[in-house]
Amino acid sequence: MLEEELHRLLAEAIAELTPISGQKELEAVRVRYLGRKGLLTQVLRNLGQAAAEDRPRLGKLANEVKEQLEARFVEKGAPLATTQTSDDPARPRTDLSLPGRRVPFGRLHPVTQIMDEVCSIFEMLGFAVAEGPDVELDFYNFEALNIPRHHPARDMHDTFYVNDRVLLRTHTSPMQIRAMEKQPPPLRIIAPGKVYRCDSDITHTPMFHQVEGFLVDRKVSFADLKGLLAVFCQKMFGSTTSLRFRPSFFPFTEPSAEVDIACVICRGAGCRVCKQTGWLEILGAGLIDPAVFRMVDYDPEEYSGFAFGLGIERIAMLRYGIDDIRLFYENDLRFLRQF
Ligand code: 2U9
Repeated sequence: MLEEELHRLLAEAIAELTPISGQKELEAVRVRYLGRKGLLTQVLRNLGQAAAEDRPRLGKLANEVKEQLEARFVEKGAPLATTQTSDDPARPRTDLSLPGRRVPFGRLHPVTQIMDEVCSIFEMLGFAVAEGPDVELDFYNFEALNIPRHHPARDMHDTFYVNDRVLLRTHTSPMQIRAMEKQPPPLRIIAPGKVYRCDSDITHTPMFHQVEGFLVDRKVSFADLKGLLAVFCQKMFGSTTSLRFRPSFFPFTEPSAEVDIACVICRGAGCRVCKQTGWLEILGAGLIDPAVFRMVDYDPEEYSGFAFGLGIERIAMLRYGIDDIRLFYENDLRFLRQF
């Protein structure tokens, strides 16, 4: 009698399990059969009334039925846990109306942006980009540029020396010497990169960026240099930008000039940024000194050339109205995110 009941209970439970498709429904059936007050418990309550000799066999059968049922529920439940349907309130829900999570984008450092802009203007004008080492020989940084040992111009450079012959380049000019050593004229090259000078205040950092450029060919004149720099300034600061050349001195150029543009803030009227002069100095330039040509075995009687150099941080400061150069290198994201 009890034996029959156990067999029937197992068969009925399996029949009820088979069509179930939701976890909630499955749990209800499990509780009804296997729960503390479930059907199996009720059948087992009658075990005590069975004949003593039948009890071990019936007890064993009851355990087998229980184990089989538990296994069936687990087997049925596993796939349902992954293929949940919407009728289960315990299921973690996806709110499809929520906006997507923002992917944080990085951006180029303002100095890199200005560097790229300057380089692309000169590339458009036919200049090729040269690269070279940051750690240089004294020869390429100074000697070949007409700045011999003990020349007073070395003082202006505040050089970081590695040893007697090796230093951190103080300008990108050594790249141009290396280019001239490698190839004969004509040459039209820009040399962008980091340079190092032992100096730090609101307008100087120990590392900053320069772009230098030079052109060597037959019959190159100061007028060619003026034309090129006018085009550059107008592309960089606007087509109505006026510029002026002031006489200056560099050991590697003769004649030399410093180039100013009309103040980008007050357009020449005079303000705090241009110190009431109406002008902002933005680069230095000149015709390459014949002594430099002789160092690389170019004939100064046959060839002439011009060179120019500008500091990228200074251009970025003027472009964005920044008055302390050190802000570029403090890595404060609130500052950097503005560009
Ligand atoms: C060779 C010959 C000549 C490069 C030049 C300057 C003038 C100049 C400054 C601008 C701001 C340095 O960063 S700064 O402080 N540079 O004024 N640079 S002419 O002349 C050269 C370069 C290479 C072979």
